[in-house]
Amino acid sequence: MSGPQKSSKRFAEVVAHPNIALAKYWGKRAGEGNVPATPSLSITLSGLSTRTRVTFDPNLREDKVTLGGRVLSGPAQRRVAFVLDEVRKDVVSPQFAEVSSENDFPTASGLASSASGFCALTLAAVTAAGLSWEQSRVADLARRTSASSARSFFSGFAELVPDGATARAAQIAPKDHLPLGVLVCVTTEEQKSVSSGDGMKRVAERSPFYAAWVEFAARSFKEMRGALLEKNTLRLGELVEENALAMHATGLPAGVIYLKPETLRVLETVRTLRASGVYAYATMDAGPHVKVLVLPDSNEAALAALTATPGVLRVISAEPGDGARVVAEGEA
Ligand code: 2P0
Repeated sequence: MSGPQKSSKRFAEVVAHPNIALAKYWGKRAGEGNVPATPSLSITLSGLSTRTRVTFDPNLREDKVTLGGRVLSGPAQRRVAFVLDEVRKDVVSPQFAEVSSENDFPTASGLASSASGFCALTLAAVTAAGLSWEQSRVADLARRTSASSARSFFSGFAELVPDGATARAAQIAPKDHLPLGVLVCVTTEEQKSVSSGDGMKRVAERSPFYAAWVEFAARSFKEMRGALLEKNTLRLGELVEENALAMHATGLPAGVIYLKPETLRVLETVRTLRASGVYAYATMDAGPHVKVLVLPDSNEAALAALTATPGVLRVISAEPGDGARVVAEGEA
């Protein structure tokens, strides 16, 4: 046991970025523990941020959690409380916490807000509690709450690989490994109707393609990891788009359909760009937005074409960015 003995308020503030999966985590291993069924590979993005502050306060009688100024309740609040409770288990005089979190991009719409959110929350809670956990332990607690959040601890390119009853997250390559850009085409400000967790469960139970997806995902990850390390950007792009389409195709017969007409229009733009020799490969997560991989010499043409695509509300330019970091801590 370790942790603060004082009765004063202690806080920590963390900035974390979403990550987008190039090889997708989609499906969980049977049993407890939130272990992914598939290995995943991601880019942690600059350009989109979550800022989360956790203050442990001896005067509080319950946890108070706000996201974008709105008080959380129900399952969302319970997921946050799970993280706080796990941290409190390691503290001599546990206290309730005030948690406030802000995203500068749409929440819960397939832009990986839960990844940056639970990454920032976990690091802020552990830091505010004065605990000196190894990064791997902090990332593992985040992973148990929202698996993709374990990848946002790392800058550049990261992986999350199932390993028995757990999964380990690690950096694969630094952020300057490849000059990739990511054009995030925002197609809605609305929240998705089926959460990732519910979507995965439904697909695993009902899709006739699920077993084939899990088997494909392992192969795809391995080849993609190799292409990334070899800096084979062409093969990387092909594998990334194939992986995303395979994930979405697996959901269709189970009725888990995140793609919207706007999504398909953006995909069409991406294919047209490629046909004219412009490097552009698309990926979509549990929402209708499309993230397009570009290179420095394709960025301008791709940005213009994507911005002009009907249904695209705006395009955010991102690139491989930094891992989560504590930006302030101390006595409140
Ligand atoms: C990913 N997604 O690898 C995949 C691709 C969405 C599509 O990880 O249930 O919010 O909290 O562990 O991490 C979204 O799932 O799911 C996700 P939980 P999470 O990025």
